[in-house]
Amino acid sequence: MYHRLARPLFSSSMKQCFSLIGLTKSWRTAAGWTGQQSLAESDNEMWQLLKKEKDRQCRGLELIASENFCSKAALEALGSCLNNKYSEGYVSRRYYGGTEVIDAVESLCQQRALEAFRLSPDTWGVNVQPYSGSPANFATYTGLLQPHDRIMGLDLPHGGHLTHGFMTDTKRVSATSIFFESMPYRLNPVTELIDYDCLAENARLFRPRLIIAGASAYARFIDYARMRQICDEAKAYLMSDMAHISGLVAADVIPSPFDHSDVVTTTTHKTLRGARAGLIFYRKGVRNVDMKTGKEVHYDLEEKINGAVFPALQGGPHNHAIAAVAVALKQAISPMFKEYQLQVLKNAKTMATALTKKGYNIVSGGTDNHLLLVNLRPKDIDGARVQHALQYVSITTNKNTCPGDKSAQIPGGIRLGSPALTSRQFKEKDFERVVDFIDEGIQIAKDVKKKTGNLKEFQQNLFSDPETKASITELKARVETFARSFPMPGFDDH
Ligand code: DSN
Repeated sequence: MYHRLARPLFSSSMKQCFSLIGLTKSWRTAAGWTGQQSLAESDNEMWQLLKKEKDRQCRGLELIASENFCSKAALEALGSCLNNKYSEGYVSRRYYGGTEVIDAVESLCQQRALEAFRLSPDTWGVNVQPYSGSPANFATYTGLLQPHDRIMGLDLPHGGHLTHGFMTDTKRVSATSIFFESMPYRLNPVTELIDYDCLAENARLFRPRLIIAGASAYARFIDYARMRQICDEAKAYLMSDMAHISGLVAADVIPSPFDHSDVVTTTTHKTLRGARAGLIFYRKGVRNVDMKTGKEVHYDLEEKINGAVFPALQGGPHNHAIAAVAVALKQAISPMFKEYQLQVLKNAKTMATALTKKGYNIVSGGTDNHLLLVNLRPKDIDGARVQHALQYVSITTNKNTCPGDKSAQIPGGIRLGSPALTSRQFKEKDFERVVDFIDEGIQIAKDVKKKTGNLKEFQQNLFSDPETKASITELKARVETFARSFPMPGFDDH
């Protein structure tokens, strides 16, 4: 747009005139042509918003299990000139010129992704171009399945993810249930663990082409060997979505999905602590040996996955994000990262234990990973009210369905995760303080619930009732003083 308007206005003869009268520089600066102004100089309104968000992150207790604080190094790569380059295609098969650096960036990211998960390039490949986790999952289905092929994933209200085929009685909510036929599996209502027996039985009847192992709100290890067995019986692919736990897998502190899966997808910004993007790992080499002929059958996933990402679903790769992921993967290979992930596990367990001591009900009785799900129904309160009340005292959580919940708007629980605050160097004793603060916030929510009717009235009371406001202000001040005392990764000023 700029060029079309500017060219006729800025012909070479006019340029000479401007130069003669000393206007070229000021004209260019006035038009923002050099692009050298900082954000603060160029767009103060946006700069103030960024500073405000940074302040919110620093003064608050960030407990959303899928969030983390990315390093300054990775954020620098994300905000770099790599943003400017188109490079549709793959290394040595690009549709644009000038991609020699991009080729190196993408190859480095692939190499580090395999190294981070201890994978041999002979048996695994990785596509680093997905824009995030949902596109990575959809690309996997697109590559491996035909429209209306059958998939089975953990039901969303039982801890699964939208992209694992979520639908309700009346609506096919996720595109993964619009374009593919979905049948969920669920938790055992007594143990609150994945009901593998029921999954096996239903898989025998439903005959899925692909089963998904992975979750958004499941605090226990997944039995990948059992999932593999079920897939083998159904002749289905096993796709593991390790988005939540990929940092823990990279650090080798929890069981890895790679031993049993055909495809593994992940986001890169949760426990992995990178920039926001997605990865798809796919098997290469021998898949099995044909019993009749004795011949080796090879995987053919590389072409299918790569073709699904580009050109089937995506356009130009986000090269700045790929570079930032590569930076984070380098960090994930370091011994420091293992220490971080061990601390993530300790901190999540500390939260579960401290909450249990205070009489809270933890779904499945505890946690093996970075998150826990607190069922608030026995405390006569729900996740929506608690999320709102905690937000007012600068504690960020998300409401979450617990097994048996009917409403996603007012579900019974909240999900808590330790990765973000562990990146701010919180240790076990700090998480005990965090639980004390959460408990105080929940008490405020319970008091307000007694005084109000529906959720709207509850929310209004939080910022209008003088007694509630006083309790919130007092608790918020203590939370913020505590939170601010911890370091914050990333840029200092935004
Ligand atoms: N939104 C992510 C989560 O919170 O689990 C998943 O996409």
